[in-house]
Amino acid sequence: MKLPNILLTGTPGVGKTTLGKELASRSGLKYVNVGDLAREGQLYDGYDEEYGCPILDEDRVVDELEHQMQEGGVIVDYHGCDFFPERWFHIVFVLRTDNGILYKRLETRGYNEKKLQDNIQCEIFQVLYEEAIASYKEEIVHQLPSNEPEQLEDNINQISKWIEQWVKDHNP
Ligand code: DAT
Repeated sequence: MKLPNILLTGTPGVGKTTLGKELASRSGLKYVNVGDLAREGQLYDGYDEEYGCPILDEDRVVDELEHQMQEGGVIVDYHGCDFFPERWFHIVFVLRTDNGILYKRLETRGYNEKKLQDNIQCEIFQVLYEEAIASYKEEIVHQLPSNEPEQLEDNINQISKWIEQWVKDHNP
């Protein structure tokens, strides 16, 4: 059976992991968190002194995922999207959260002031949305509000319906 690949992107804290895991458990698709994958496989290429974090080795991440992406049925979660092959994804969702709400979520994570400000700016200047529309066909990129639990539920329902329809259309 053919299954679609879905990309969930957006600023850290907007709710990609929450949505991705719930969606996977309801749809049977596989959830892949690129941050976790990189940590487990040490897919890094150096260290960023300014941000105090390892630098992702994008080529190795792509190599690592290529086989399962070709098989289909994968939900990918990452706060970046310009290095994935365009052909991988059938639909792209950019989650969006209001600044005040995002600030509180990141504060709870214990981010320092610089990291907090950088991420809030990233959301204000819609960096991930711009990156998504520059990397994929605009008609497959959708923004989803992710401020409250009701919106999470709406997003799950909406994407589940989309998956169902896609499966029907591609498995005659
Ligand atoms: P991300 O994976 O984008 O970094 P997350 O899934 O870890 O984000 O979510 C960050 C926090 O926000 C977490 O405590 C769950 C909460 N959250 C996510 N989506 C939400 C929503 N729609 N309404 C309320 N809280 C939400």
